[in-house]
Amino acid sequence: MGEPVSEPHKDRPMPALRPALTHFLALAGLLLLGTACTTAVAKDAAAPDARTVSAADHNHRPDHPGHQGLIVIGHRGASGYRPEHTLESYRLAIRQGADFIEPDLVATRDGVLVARHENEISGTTDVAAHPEFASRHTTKVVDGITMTGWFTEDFTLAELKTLRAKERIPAIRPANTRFDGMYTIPTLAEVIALVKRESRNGRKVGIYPETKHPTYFAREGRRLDGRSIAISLGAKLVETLVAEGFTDPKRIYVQSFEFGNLIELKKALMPAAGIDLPLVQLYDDLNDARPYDVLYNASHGGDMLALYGGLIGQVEGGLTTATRYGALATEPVLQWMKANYASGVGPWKGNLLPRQPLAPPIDANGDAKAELAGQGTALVHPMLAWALKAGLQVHPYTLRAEETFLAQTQGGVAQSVVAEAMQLYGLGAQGFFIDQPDQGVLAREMFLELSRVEP
Ligand SMILES: [Ca+2]
Repeated sequence: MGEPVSEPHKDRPMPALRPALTHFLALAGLLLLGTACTTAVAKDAAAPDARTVSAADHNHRPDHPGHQGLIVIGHRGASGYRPEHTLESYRLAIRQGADFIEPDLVATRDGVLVARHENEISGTTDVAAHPEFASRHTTKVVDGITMTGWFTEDFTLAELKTLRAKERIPAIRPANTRFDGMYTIPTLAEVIALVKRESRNGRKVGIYPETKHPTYFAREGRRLDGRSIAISLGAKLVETLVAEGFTDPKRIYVQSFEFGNLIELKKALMPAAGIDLPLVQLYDDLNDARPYDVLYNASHGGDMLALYGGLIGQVEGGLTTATRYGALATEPVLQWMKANYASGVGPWKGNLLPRQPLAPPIDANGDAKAELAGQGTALVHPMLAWALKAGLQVHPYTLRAEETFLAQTQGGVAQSVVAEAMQLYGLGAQGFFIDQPDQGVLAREMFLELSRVEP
């Protein structure tokens, strides 16, 4: 089974260049400026004094002086090599050299945070093969998308622990299916315990948790019996981190596609717990997607001023049901975010470096399957330069090594995922989410080695 058509966020396939690109191309003048700014900021950032300032400013980096602040984030662990979001996937990512591992967080019926990409688990577990759970099969609407299957909020942790993980995209990653049925669904607490165990000899591995569908879990979503779920993922996250004694801001980034829950973490939840962790605002597709919390709150009579404060005044047209991510990727918004709650942004790489379709596709790796179907445009979205100029970290998603996820340059050279990663570092991004962390580490080594200026 391939990727569900509706699967949002970090699974977004690299699409053909959209009609909206016509509009995007109108920014050509800005783009040139943006690229120039990127270069200038990247140079500044390499100066030791600039590093000291940014670290003190909470724009932290992990303790690897030799890496000049560049990080590798193991996306769902090492999900190119193991079924995603399992302890085995995370452990492999750490052993491959990832600085951070990335658990997506959803809640169980009894309010425990577990690592799954979605609360609907039919694609990543063997739940369908458990007759005792057949009656839990149902249809729900999550962030406006109708989903049919089994949902974590309808299972206790003990029940979820009887399931086993399986490869989500077996057609693309057939080798990973040999691990199907072997691994359990981990809790956040177990992920933290793993990270502590695997941090040895001075190395400090971090976690990069994502709150998944926070508005759904806290306000909109219903359990199988019709009751409100009413679980704050942010509050549970803070509670778990404090309980596990894992609150070092150098070892955690908290990310979300929603804006309201990150602002709430910064203004209320973290201060109440006496912690202050860097927050990363994820961006779904700038042209098409809308942040679900803004949509929900604007259409359900939410107190927008109380929820979003001064952000509203920075967005052209304010925050409404029509607000798209693109309206939140402007220079004033990025500066406001940096001043008020965010340490970084996580944009989709297809927005930063747009591609166009390559027809017919070509076979770049010689396996007789023509699966390279995209070509770079040499355009860089100005959001990258604006974010770096504002002092935000930029961590694009998602890098994947398989041919179907790659592209060739505008000049016709097929790019490996290593080349893609080096390109992002070269444009000033300080890290990226990658399914093959070993390839990300290789890219960083090569980039830094080739960037060394001899005396
Ligand atoms: Ca091929």
